Amino acid sequence: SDHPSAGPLRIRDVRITPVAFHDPPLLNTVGVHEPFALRAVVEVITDEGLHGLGETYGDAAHVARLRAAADLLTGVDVWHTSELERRVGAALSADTSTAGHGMSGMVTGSSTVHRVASPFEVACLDIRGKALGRPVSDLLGGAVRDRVEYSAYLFYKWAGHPGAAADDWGPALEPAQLVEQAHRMIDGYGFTAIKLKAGVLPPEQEIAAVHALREAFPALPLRIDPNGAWSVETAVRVGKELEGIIEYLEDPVTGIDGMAAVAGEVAMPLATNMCVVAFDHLRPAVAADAVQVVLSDHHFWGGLDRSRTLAAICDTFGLGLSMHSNSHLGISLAAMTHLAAATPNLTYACDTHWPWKRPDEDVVTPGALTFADGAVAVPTAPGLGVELDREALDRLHEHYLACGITERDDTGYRRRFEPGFDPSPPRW
Ligand code: GKR
Ligand code: MG
Repeated sequence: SDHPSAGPLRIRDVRITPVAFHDPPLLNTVGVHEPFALRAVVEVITDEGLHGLGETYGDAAHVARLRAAADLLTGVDVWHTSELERRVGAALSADTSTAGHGMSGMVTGSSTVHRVASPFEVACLDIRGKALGRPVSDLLGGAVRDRVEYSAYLFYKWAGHPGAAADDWGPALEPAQLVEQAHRMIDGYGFTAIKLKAGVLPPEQEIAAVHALREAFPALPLRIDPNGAWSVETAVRVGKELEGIIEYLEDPVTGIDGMAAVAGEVAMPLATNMCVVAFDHLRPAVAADAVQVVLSDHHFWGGLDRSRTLAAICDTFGLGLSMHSNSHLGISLAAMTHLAAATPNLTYACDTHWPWKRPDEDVVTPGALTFADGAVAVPTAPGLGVELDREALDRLHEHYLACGITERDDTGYRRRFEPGFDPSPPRW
């Protein structure tokens, strides 16, 4: 054809590389982060030699599914997302286990096909953008903002991993230490919103921490997320206590029914990345008015295009939209940034674990993604706008092979030091 990119761009080869990168001992309600976080890097290569990138969870069961799917993708045109999903579905048709979702037991109801298809879809979009010379945001309807705001994501944490020296963040178990953590993050990145991972200490202590943050940062929107650790009664009490102080209350309890019970009693919106994690959860959640803000996450909602469908549904039903994150590397940050830029109704600062990563540990070459005033400038280079650093990929793959972790297990890790630790909700 006369048109250079009019023909099909068929997948010739797919590479899946599990990697591991250092992670501090961040506490959550199911346990504590292990010394390494796992991810998998997906490379898709077309007949023409175009190269696309995706990033996803690195748990062994998930990596096995990625490999099974990859085997069936040869010959698929990178424009044909439906065919890509169909083949992923076919590869997984015999797979009924729910293991390996990379979220340490906190999110189990997401669609396996969507979770597995996501990084391939992102890589295909990267290729499509490169073929056309356009950024991925243009393939998603165009950026409606040229920078995407992220929030300072605070964690209670131990001083260091047991048996190792304190890391340079130090301990955070007291309100004053969280305030110090927030100052450091805000000084470094300029964040203009704050999220506290909660469900770690008794609620009174976490309420005190929110009050301390409010006092130290009077102008910044605050949110708190105990990952379903509370009973309905506790959640209502905390919600009343924090009225006018937090912009939303994230997953105070587990399940749509529990969330609906809390939503009926508290003034602020409830947000979730736990009870609405797949399309078939939307209808019951809307019917019960259980959640007012959905935290999208392209890693389990089936990729960037499907996340835009989610955004449209939220818009239709008057639900707010924010963005969830897990420990991640630069390919994911690029994908999150393009998606958020192209989603008009994403009006909250997105979550990111980015500051918890060592600055020199990534699989993309530095420079394409930088924070200023709490936001990442949307890359304008073709595709995702990030480049694979193959030497770094090899290094992080070596970490993966050496670290001995094949499955995220925050609970098991915590129990090594606290054998009686029981994460079953409600904890309070
Ligand atoms: O990294 O410990 C963590 C978080 O708790 C993460 O696993 C959650 O998925 O950030 C997440 C959330 O908002 O629930
Ligand atoms: Mg959450």
